[in-house]
Amino acid sequence: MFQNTPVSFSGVQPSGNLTIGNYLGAIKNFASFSEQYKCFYCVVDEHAITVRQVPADLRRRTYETLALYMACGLDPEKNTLYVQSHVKEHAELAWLLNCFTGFGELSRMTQFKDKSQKHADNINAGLFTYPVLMAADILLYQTDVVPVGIDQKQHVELCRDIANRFNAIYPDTFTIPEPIMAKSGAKIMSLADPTKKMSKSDENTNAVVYILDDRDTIIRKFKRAVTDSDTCIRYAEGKDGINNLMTIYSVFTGKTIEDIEREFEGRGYGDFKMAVGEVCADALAPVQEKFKCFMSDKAQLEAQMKKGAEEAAYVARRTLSKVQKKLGFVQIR
Ligand code: ATP
Ligand code: LTN
Repeated sequence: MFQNTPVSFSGVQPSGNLTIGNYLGAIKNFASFSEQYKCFYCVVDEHAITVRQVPADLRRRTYETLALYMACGLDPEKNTLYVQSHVKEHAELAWLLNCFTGFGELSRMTQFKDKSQKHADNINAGLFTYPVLMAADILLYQTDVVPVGIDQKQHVELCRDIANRFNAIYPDTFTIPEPIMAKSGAKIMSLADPTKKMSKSDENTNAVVYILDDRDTIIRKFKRAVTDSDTCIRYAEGKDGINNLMTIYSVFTGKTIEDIEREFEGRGYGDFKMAVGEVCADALAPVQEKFKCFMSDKAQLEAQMKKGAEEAAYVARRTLSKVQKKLGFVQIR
């Protein structure tokens, strides 16, 4: 669709304050695709309402997520940045794809199982069909690569299955996308329970470092991070807490695990935790600075949203109309 330029697509939910998991596992990597790919990065507000949201918070976070995209280096001139609900084709294609997705397939999704446990009082149909809307997001843009954290790999694989199934009946409809995960940082763990993914909706705020946390808070959270009773800084099975801190240090500094083991030889956990806190705070400071600047001009953010939605809708409309024709819907335009 873009004269042989491959397409990158990803999305982040405005469902909470973004964490260093979202940053290291996803957003930080988005910018690296801008040169070689046509990039679409979406704020997926329709996905966010699969869990109850306070409207004023959802609205504010939608602006914030767009501002964070830009603060993390996504230039709106080189990337299409937009909000999912501004492009109606997402919800419309999702309905069509629902008719090509099995109940059994959706039942096997681990995110659905986890979220149904966490929100037992609100296991709604949207939570169940969440991956179908995500497939629509991706397939509308004839996407080649989807940069995501490991937790989303299963959803991208389901998207591939749906696309292959559709293409088998109606040939040459969709490009089959590939999930791309960071070599390191694709699964940042909770600081309070390092066997669990760090998640923006975690109730324990000490378990999570937010991109917008101030320096003192970041350092305090790392100091309190759960580790083990060993004393040396080494990456090993069963040392989930230390392994997680080493991964975070490694992604922020670019140093290898071996470099880090050497650097901290003979030093204790206290020193190491302090160092992780400092590199994290140093790396986030410029992002926070830019974020403040983008957030101070709402009109400019809205203009960006509008421009992004127009660019996205142009492509989305073409794919949706192709799908409708293939299905046998009458076209009256
Ligand atoms: P929620 O807690 O509301 O489910 P989340 O923190 O999992 O949200 P999403 O908006 O669902 O965040 O995810 C945005 C992107 O960040 C996805 O690509 C996801 O894989 C990635 N991501 C989320 N958490 C982590 C993590 N702990 N480590 C690495 N990547 C992550
Ligand atoms: N489900 C994703 C967010 C998301 C997404 C997408 C990611 C919605 N649509 C399309 C990649 C591509 C999540 O992170 N929870």
